[in-house]
Formats: sequence, structure tokens, C-alpha cells
Amino acid sequence: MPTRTAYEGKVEYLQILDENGVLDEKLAKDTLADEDVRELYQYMVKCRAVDETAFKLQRAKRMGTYPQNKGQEAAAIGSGFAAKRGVDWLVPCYRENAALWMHGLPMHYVFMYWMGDERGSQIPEGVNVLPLCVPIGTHMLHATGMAWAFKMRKEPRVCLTYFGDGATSEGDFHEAMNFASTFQVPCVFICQNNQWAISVPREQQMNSATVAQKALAYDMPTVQVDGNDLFAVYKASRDAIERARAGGGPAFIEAVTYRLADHTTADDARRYRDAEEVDAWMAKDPLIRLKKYLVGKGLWDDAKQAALDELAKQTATDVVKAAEGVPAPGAEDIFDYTYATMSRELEVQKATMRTHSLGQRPEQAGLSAQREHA
Ligand SMILES: Cc1ncc(C[n+]2csc(CCOP(=O)(O)OP(=O)(O)O)c2C)c(N)n1
Ligand SMILES: [Mg+2]
Repeated sequence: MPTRTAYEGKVEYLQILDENGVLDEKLAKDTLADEDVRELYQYMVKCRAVDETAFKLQRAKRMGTYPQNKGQEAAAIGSGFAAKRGVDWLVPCYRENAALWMHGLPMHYVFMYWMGDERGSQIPEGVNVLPLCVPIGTHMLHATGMAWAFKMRKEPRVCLTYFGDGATSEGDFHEAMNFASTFQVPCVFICQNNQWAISVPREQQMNSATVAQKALAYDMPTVQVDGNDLFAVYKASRDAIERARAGGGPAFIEAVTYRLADHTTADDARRYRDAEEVDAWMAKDPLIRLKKYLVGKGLWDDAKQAALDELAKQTATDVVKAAEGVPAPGAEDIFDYTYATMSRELEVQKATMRTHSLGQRPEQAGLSAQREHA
């Protein structure tokens, strides 16, 4: 019996603005207007400044750790701009701050989070953003569940969930993809393929030529885009979001980008990756090419850049001030917000600020008993 092709798939690659700032006018049609590009460029520069400031803050021991977003701004902003603020929901990991800020998350919340203040995860009412999620891949299931709820409630909302290349090796990723596709929920999966999962390069993380092709197994519309190209990310995201909103089900976007900084401030990437590789990607920096495009069109000049740099610096200073200006939580908070009704033992611990159950002496814990219990 002759064999026949049971399934055949392909993945398209989209680039609209190349590394030299040259735009494919035909593909760019009906995407971003000049005014949008200029505004988004300014936003990118501000986000970069805030990101660099977080790094310095950690080095000055004023922040615990921090994963720089540097180099991935176009992927975050292009997709974030395509989503409707206050309607759609963003379900992040930790390398797309710019999208979260764009959707109303105050910038200093991210700083508070990395300073170890849990209130950084207490997202203000009306901001459709979930807290940062460090356990890799787990949040994609939350996004799928939320999108399922939107579908059941017939709400015209879409969930955007962000994750890295490494996350696609997790079981949670495949469960989320399978569920989203089987139930045709309005969820857009955005993989920021930044080539590295801490010190593991993409080629050692997976055998597939692209990340995007993983979605073919779930029969999901999928595309690979130049993730440092704001136009391409925007177009792919808008198409996916609007199709999902119209009932067309989930979609997958692989944004090919690069982590220009270390994995986090606890890492030193020089130990495992070549300087030439980093230099090559530095030349593809999304900010550089967007600036080239704007200058080429006569929409940008040195004076505007100087003013913007000043503004960006001020923005970063304001974010630090806001984050460090939040009063420290009281030590009692751990008692007050865990149980509706405290046990007798916890009441005693709260009153004395020490635990008897472990035989701990206040000096050992660096605490001095404030009050002895009656
Ligand atoms: C479930 C889980 N396993 C392992 C880790 C440790 N870890 C933190 S970040 C990371 C790599 C993630 O790589 P990727 O998904 O590509 O995201 P990137 O950091 O490159 O943005 C790992 C393994 C974790 N946080 N959660
Ligand atoms: Mg990665």
C-alpha cells in the first residue's frame, strides 16, 4: 500500500525592519504609524534606562537580584502594544517588564519584587497583569485557564503569556499548549527565544530547528519573527490577538532575540559565552535599529535624543525613589496575613517575636524578645 503524507507543516519567518533600520514598506502597511514608532522608541529608551538602573541598584546591594531585560524591549513592547490595555491580560515570567509597565503596572512594583518586598506582587486593581513568575513555565497554565474562563464567559478578552526558550522544555508548557488548543481558548503564547536558558544554549536545550514548530504539534497558528524588530513583533501579535478575540483560538509566536546581559545579577555570562556572539547581537539591538529608522525618516535628531536621555534618567531616578520610599513591612505582617484565625502558639510568637516550639533563643535568630507572653 502506498504511503501518503499524514501531516506536513511549515513555519514562516517575519522581519519588517532590518538590522540597518530599513523598512519593508509593503509588509509594514497597516502596522505602526510614524507617531506610534516615535512614541514607542522613547518608551523603549526609558525602559532600558530603568533596567540598567536596577542592575546598578543590585550592585550597590539595594536590590536582591535582578534579571535584566536589556535587548528584549522590542519583543515586549511590540506585543504589549498590540494588546488592549484594561481588556486583555498579561501573564508574564520576568523578562518583559516593558509590556507590563505599558499595561499600567507601576514601574517600582517590579523593583519592589526584586528587593524582596512581596507587595510588589500585589498588582493594583484595574491593572490586567499577573505577578512576575519565576517558577519556569508554571504561569502558562494559569494563562490558559484564564483564557478558558474568558471563553466560557463570552468575554472578548485575550491572554498574552510570555516565557523563554528554556521554558518550552518544561512539561507545563506542553500541557498548556495542548489544553489551549483542544479547548480553543483565546491565549497567545509569546516565546522570547533569547538563545540561552541561564548557561544552556538553545541548541543544547532542544533538537528542533525553531521553537515555533513546537506549536505545529498542537495545530496552533505559529510564526517565527525577528524579535528585535518592533514592526514584526507588533504585526504578528496583533494578528494573533485579534484572531483569538474573534474566536479563532490560541496562537504561538517565537520572537528571536538575545539576552544582552547576564541571566541575572547572580550570573556571569562571560564564563560560558563568547564575546563575539554578544557583540554580533549588540549590533542587532532593537533600540539602535529603531533610532536609525526614525533618523532616516527625519523624525528624530540629536537634540531630541539628548532630551530623551535626560528624561529616561529622571524616570529611573523616580522609580528608585518610589521603590525605596515604600515603608518597610512590620515584622508582625507574617502573622497577620497568613491565617484568618491564629493558633495560640502563633499568638504567643507574635507577642514575643520568638518561637518556643523550636527551642530558639532570640539571640540566635537575631531578634530580641519584645514582649514576654503572659
Ligand atoms: C521550574 C523551574 N526550574 C528551574 C528554575 C531555575 N531557572 C531559573 S531561570 C531558568 C532558565 C530559563 O530560561 P528561559 O526560559 O530561556 O528564560 P530566560 O531566563 O532566558 O529569559 C532556570 C532553569 C526555575 N526558576 N523554575
Ligand atoms: Mg532564554
